[in-house]
This record gives sequence, C-alpha cells and structure tokens, in this order.
Amino acid sequence: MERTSLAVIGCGFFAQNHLNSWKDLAAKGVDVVAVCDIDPTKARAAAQKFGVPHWYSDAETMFRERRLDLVDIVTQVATHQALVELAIQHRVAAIVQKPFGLDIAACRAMAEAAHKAQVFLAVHENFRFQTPMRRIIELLQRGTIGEPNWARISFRTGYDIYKGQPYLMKEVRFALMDLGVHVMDLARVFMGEVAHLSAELQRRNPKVRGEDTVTTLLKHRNGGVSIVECTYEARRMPDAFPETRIELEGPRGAILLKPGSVLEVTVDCKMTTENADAPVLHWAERPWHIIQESVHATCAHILDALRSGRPASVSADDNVKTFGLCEAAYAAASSRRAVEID
Ligand code: NAD
Ligand code: 89Y
Repeated sequence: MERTSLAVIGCGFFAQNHLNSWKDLAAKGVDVVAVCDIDPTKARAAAQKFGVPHWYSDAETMFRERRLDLVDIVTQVATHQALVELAIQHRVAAIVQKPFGLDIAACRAMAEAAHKAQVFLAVHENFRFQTPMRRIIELLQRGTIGEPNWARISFRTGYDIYKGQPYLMKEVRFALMDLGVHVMDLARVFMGEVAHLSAELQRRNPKVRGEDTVTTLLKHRNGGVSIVECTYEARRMPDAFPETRIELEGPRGAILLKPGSVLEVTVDCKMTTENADAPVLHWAERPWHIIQESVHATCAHILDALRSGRPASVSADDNVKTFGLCEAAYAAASSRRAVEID
C-alpha cells in the first residue's frame, strides 16, 4: 500500500478532529510522523494522545528534520501564509484550514506560489463534504430537480462557539471569514459561479469586534439567484448548530435540508423524506458529529487527489473563488452597491 508521511501543524481546538481523522486514515497508508505547535505542551500532548513519534514547537525545524509528503496546517488564519510559504519552500504538499488567508491578496499569493513551485496546495473547506451536502450534490448531478435556479443557504445559530473558539470574539473580519467562506462555497457548489452580489453586515452582539451576521444576495452566471446568510446571533428554537439549512428550487422540484438533517425532495409534485444525518464516528460527539465526519471525508478526498496527481476539488485555486465572494461581500456592504465578480 502507498504510504504518506504526514505532519500536522497546530494542535489546538479543531486540530483534534484532523488528528483523529488522519489516525483513522492510517488504514489507507497515512503515517502521522510529527506534530507541531508553538505551545510545546499542546504538541507533546497531541503526540502522546495520537501515538505520533515526533513533536516540535518550531515548524522550520520540523521541515528540516523530517521527510514529509504532506503537511496539514490547522492554525489560526494570521499564520496561514507564512506556514504555507514554508511548506512550499520545502517542496512539501500542503493543506491549510479555512479561511485560506487574511485577505484575497494573500490567498492569490499563496495559490500562485504553489503553482510556480509546482507544489500541491488545498484548502480544508469541509462543508461541501458533509453527509447531507454530498447527498444533495448527488441529487443535483442526477438532474433530480433540474438545474436549480433559486436557493437559500443559511447557517443561523446562537450556540456558544466562543467557549471553544474564544479568539473569534476579537476578529475584525469575523462571521464572513469564519462561516461565510463555508456558505459561499456551498452556493458555488450548488448553484455555480457568481456574476454579482450585494451584502449587508451586522454586529448584533456588542461584545464581539467584527460582524456576527451576514446577509447576501447572489446572482449566478446561469441566471439563478441565491440568498446566502450566516449568523452567530440567532435566538431561535430548535437551534440546530452546526447544521446548515438548504433550500434549492429547480424546474422539476425542490430540495430542502431541514433541522435534524431531514432531507425533503420534491420531484414533479411528489415529496419524499430521507434522513441525511452523518454517522457519529467512534471519536466524534453530537452536535459536532456532522462537522467531524466531514473533516474525515475532506482529508480522505485531499489524500486521494494528492496520490492521483490531480488537484483537490477544494484546491487553492478553487478556494480563491470562494474567498473572492467573501471579499466582494465586504466591498458590497461598505459601498452599499452590488459588486461584479470577475
Ligand atoms: P486554536 O487557537 O485552538 O489552535 C491553533 C493552534 O495553533 C494553537 O494551539 C497555537 O498555539 C498553534 N499555532 C499558532 N501559530 C503556530 C505556528 N506558527 N506553528 C505551530 N503552531 C502554531 O484554533 P482552532 O480553533 O483550532 O482553529 C484553527 C483553524 O481551524 C482556524 O483557521 C479555524 O478557522 C479553523 N476551524 C475550522 C473549522 C471547520 O469546520 N473547517 C472549525 C473550527 C476551526
Ligand atoms: O468556526 C466554525 C467553522 O468553521 O465551522 C464550525 C465552527 O467551528 C463554529 O461555527
């Protein structure tokens, strides 16, 4: 079996899902040979918990000392560009968590540097790999409702995300970068590329620094329209965190993803209901299981792409397009005008 030597950089809150996923992917030939965190306590703890032979508190040293096929960067966004550049410099294929970079210029620079050096670079954009999203993609590809021409993609919660991710309170660019990248990515996947968009941003919680509520209106190149929105300030029951609600309408019917991952598919006036919930992996727990299973699926997809010598569907180039929609949404909100997407 082909073997892939992998290192994980960043051993904080979300990296635990990556480390569990890569451990499961040992069955597919993944060897996690090193972990790295500038906080040595976290690096050592991760190495112990996941049986990783080497741990580092400095990424440069790790790149020099270990022979790596792939590095998975799971640090906060401010460090992404420097760590991606380091991987490229050492000619090691890399995955970087969302949001790809601090702004579109940084994302483009990383994508271009990877091209120039011919180094594989993917972004860990996992929402399109969630079980219900994979099912929706399958239904659309089969033409079940025809080409969708209207959609609402909505992530609305009041769940206390600040407990696990306290840094989010201080982000100047907050909800669009944290959740907007996910829902915009789903809009592209379901409805195709975007021609123009308008946006409104709100800061409804005075304790956070950036916008916590995003409402956007997208016109797609095929003529379709979508409302793409996300908030951390919805006070509604049921609060289906971390589920995304989807409504898609096409000429033959509609696909609705409802709380509890209930999928309602209407074709030619006949509606069927299916359970599209993700399995709870052996290391996962509700309500995070949907996201946790999508991390595993994203890692598996990127690994396959790397090994087969093709870009991941969530390649750096692809994510530049998703990120570009978020950047356009900031521009649209501040200018109060619709922004053309080039
Ligand atoms: P975190 O702060 O808990 O963990 C980041 C870790 O990186 C910390 O332990 C920190 O010490 C370490 N670190 C920082 N700079 C480093 C460097 N130069 N070298 C090595 N280690 C370094 O943050 P988190 O919540 O785990 O988030 C990490 C990333 O994951 C963010 O980009 C976040 O947006 C993303 N995330 C994605 C999802 C998703 O569903 N895709 C969900 C949550 C978080
Ligand atoms: O940070 C967010 C993300 O990217 O997915 C879920 C999350 O952890 C909290 O909403």
